[in-house]
Amino acid sequence: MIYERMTIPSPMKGIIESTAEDIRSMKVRGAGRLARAGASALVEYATDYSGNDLGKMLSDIASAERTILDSRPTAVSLWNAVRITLRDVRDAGSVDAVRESVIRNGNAFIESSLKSVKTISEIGAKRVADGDTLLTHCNSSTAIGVIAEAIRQGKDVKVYATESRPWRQGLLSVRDLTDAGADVTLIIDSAVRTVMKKVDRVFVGADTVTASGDLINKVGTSQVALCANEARTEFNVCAETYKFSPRTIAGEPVIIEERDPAEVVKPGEIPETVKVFNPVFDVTPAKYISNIITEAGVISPGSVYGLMVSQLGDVSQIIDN
Ligand code: RUB
Repeated sequence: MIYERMTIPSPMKGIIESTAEDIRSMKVRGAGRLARAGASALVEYATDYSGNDLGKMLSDIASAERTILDSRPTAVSLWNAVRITLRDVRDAGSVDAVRESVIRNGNAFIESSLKSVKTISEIGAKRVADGDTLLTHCNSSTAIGVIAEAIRQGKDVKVYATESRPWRQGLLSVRDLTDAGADVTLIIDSAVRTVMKKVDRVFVGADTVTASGDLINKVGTSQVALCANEARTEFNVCAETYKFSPRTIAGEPVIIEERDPAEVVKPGEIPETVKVFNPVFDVTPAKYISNIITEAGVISPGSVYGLMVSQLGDVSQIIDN
């Protein structure tokens, strides 16, 4: 929703640089939306590509790929979207064949991504009972999709939404949830433990899920999970399988993005000697996760590796790259 609202590429810049800039500046945010924005930028780039030298086109596409991937480091959804969109370019033997493969694969990714979000909302809504009190953190279109679908089915639910400092994505969530007809209460992040005893189920999204089933999502998610664990509240992760990270099978650690201190304090608000640490994601260990709701069904964190391998087929290619 936000992505669709916010991507108006600057006519001054090419589609690749303007999309990367929109992702860096958070005009396009949320792991699913930025994955679709990356795929869509590559499709537009390939569509408009005017050269006729295959070698030059492949090197231009490689540099477009780098620019998109460098825009934000944490969400593997972007890496998976780019990998899927460009998967046939090396085998395509002509400029037209490269163009056609990027358009075909990129559009197929976007379509299946949107379909996955819808399927997850239908599967996840079945886990919501009439009369439930729910809690969500940050602004995940996938988690909100689940809650909206439960309401659409006539379930009466109350929802706590966290503010999600410093970007306050919770303000987007309360609007989305209000539009869906929810009874919504906004809380500051540090009030999560205070309300958790009243909460039946938590639904959050994912930027990345590792091979061992750990979740990387908006900073504060792990505290929500700890509070849920203490209160014996179900903690559900809503994640399309393109948020599963093949790179973690190959042993790569997930990079946790740190952003500008100016997002936390305004200049002059604190002494200049004070350092500001602004990590924007954190890691929730698999042991605190009750369910991962995917388009392939509800799974346990321990099943992530198996599902990833069954989808990828030959894992050695990922490990060798
Ligand atoms: C957004 C965030 C979201 C996930 C999933 O962080 O952590 O929970 O990206 O979102 P940011 P979705 O605002 O920094 O991008 O379910 O929409 O893909």
